[in-house]
Amino acid sequence: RMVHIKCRGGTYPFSDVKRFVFSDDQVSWSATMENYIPPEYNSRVLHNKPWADPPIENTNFKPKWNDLDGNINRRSHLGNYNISTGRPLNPEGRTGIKGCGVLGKWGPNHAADPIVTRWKIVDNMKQINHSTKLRDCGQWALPGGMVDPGEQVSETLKREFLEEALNGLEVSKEQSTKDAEMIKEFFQVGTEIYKGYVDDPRNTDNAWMETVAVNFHDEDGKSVGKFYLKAGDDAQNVRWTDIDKNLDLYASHSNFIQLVAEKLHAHW
Ligand code: RP5
Repeated sequence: RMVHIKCRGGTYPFSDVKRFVFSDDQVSWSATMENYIPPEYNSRVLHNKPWADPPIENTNFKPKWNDLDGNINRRSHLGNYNISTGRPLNPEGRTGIKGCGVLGKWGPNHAADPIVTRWKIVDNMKQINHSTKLRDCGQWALPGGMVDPGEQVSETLKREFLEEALNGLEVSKEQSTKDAEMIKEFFQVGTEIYKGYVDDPRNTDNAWMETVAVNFHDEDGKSVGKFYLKAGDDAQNVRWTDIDKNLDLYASHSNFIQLVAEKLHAHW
């Protein structure tokens, strides 16, 4: 069973709140820890945002935990999570911080990560190249994002890649219609690599990231693999990244890439 690491210790992202520190064997909720007194953090950024849940103590807030709540998916890929004193509990255990932090939803926050790959032959060795985006924390990550309420995950995967990676693509109108067709077709066939909890630095005891990571592979490099990636105005934000076992990506993304490398029998 995985022990989360990136959401423990140090300072919580975009804040100066220090996480309560404890050892690996104290992560599980089943390990008793009488002196566990984590600080609470609810970012003001979430205040009155339409995509964010209200404060948990708000009496009008009646979430359906472990269920589809209107079009908000409050179910976890890991099965039912526990509720303690009215709050969902992180299924992977303690994180050293209470509240929902900077995450929009109490409980699971659902994302989707497209892993778009193409070949790169180096010294006769087949290596893969995959798309990445630079996050605000300065780390490279898969160009994934949140599943919108009511949205199909298959739609999120394509949308996020288009938004994050192909955003700045300059093409003629005729060309872009052709490309749109090609992209649509390309995203129809993917292989699910991972579905579940993400060791995301934003996780708390009461809110956490979950994802579905899907590999879309351009075998001959003639589809999406032919694109020169650039985002918006800043060409530095998106790029093709060579895989390597030393690659240190955001959250659990390096693990996903390793699974893709194994699946494609690529050099790792
Ligand atoms: C990670 O956060 C997921 O794996 C996904 O890549 C990402 C989604 O968050 P945003 O990019 O929308 O902030 O846990």
